[in-house]
Amino acid sequence: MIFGRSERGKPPVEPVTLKILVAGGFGVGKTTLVGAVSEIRPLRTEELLTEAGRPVDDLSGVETKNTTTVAMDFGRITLREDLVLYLFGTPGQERFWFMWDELAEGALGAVVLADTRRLEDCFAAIDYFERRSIPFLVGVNCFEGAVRYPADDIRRALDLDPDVPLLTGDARDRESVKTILIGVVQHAMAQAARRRQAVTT
Ligand SMILES: Nc1nc2c(ncn2[C@@H]2O[C@H](COP(=O)(O)OP(=O)(O)OP(=O)(O)O)[C@@H](O)[C@H]2O)c(=O)[nH]1
Ligand SMILES: [Mg+2]
Repeated sequence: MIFGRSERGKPPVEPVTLKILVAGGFGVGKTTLVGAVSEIRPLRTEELLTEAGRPVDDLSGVETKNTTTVAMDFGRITLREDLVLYLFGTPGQERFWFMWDELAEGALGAVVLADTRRLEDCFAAIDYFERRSIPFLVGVNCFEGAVRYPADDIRRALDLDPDVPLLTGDARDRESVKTILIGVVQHAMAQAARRRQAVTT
């Protein structure tokens, strides 16, 4: 017997799907973050780092890293029954940045992951989203052994606008990543509401 809507009680919920980008410099933990929260097996486009790439690929701090993303990471997480995020991790190396425009198409917002040992690596990602007015927040991925700096010092070093949230977390930890992703959605929604208000007043 086929049950209609009314027999089953609650009507099925069509979830809202949102696209979120995960950006930041080389080796900051973007692929790790997508893998930590994705409820589907994440699509990865990892290639082995080669000897030839050594002069350009700065591995300081992530010496055990032996692959790099060449196109993107893709994952999905259901935040609520009616809210699903599609996560797109960008490639970190400059030579693959030509992919970013396509990946950014239709994105609600972005996480810029940062490693306090190499903060300058995320400047390009911050510039990218600022220039295109894509709402973003900065997620500081705390690697063991990295010095913990006060949030205000990091904000100053990154020259962040006061309304850009800065959250600290661990890209390997599901709950921590979820908090960061919820932060992006809230920030993007708040920004959209402010813009709407600016248009109507
Ligand atoms: N200790 C520690 N290691 C991490 C953390 N996040 C990632 N790693 C490690 O750091 C390395 C880099 O992680 P990836 O997730 O590949 O970084 P990525 O940003 O995707 O790198 P690209 O795509 O090459 O730019 C890997 O060896 C991870 O195991 C973290 O929070 N703490
Ligand atoms: Mg990667």
